Amino acid sequence: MAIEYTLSIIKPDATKRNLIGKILNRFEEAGLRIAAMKMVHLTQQQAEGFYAEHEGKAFFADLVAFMISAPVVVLVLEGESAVQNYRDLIGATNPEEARSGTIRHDFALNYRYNSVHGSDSPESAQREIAYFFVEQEIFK
Ligand code: RTP
Ligand code: MG
Repeated sequence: MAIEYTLSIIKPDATKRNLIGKILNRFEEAGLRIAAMKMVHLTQQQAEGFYAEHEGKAFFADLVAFMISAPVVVLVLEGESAVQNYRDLIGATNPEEARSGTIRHDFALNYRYNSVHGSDSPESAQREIAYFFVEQEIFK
C-alpha cells in the first residue's frame, strides 16, 4: 500500500459547535498524520472555485453560502491509502446513512451541515491540496 495525501475540511457547522479538537482526534486515532493545517474564513469566490464540480446544481448556492458562514479548518492528511481510508472514516454524505462510529454519523447535523469534507479520489486530492497549500506548507 502506498502513502497518500488527502484534503480535509472541518466545515462551519463543526467549527461553530466547538468540535475542532474532537474531529482532529478522530483523524489521529485513525492513523492519519496531519501534514498541513490552517484556519480560513473562505470567500465566496474561494468556496465556488473549490466546489466548481457542483456548479449549476440546485444545491450549489446553498452549499457555498454554508461554506462561507464561519471559519473552516483545512488540512492535508497523510497515511496509507489516505484518500479512501479518510472517506471511510468520515462516512456517507448523508449522516442518516453514515455507519455508526463514522465522523458524520457522530457529529453531522444533516446532508448539508455534514461537518467534514474529504477528497473523493487521488486526482481530486492533488487538485484540492494545491488549491489551499503551497509545497513549503506541507510537512512530509
Ligand atoms: P464533500 O465534497 O463536502 O466532502 O461531500 P461529498 O463528497 O460526500 O458529497 P458531494 O457529492 O461532493 O457534495 C458536496 C456537498 O454538497 C452538499 N450536497 N447537497 N442534493 C443535495 O442537496 C446535495 N448534494 C450534495 C453536501 O453537503 C455535500 O457534502
Ligand atoms: Mg465531494
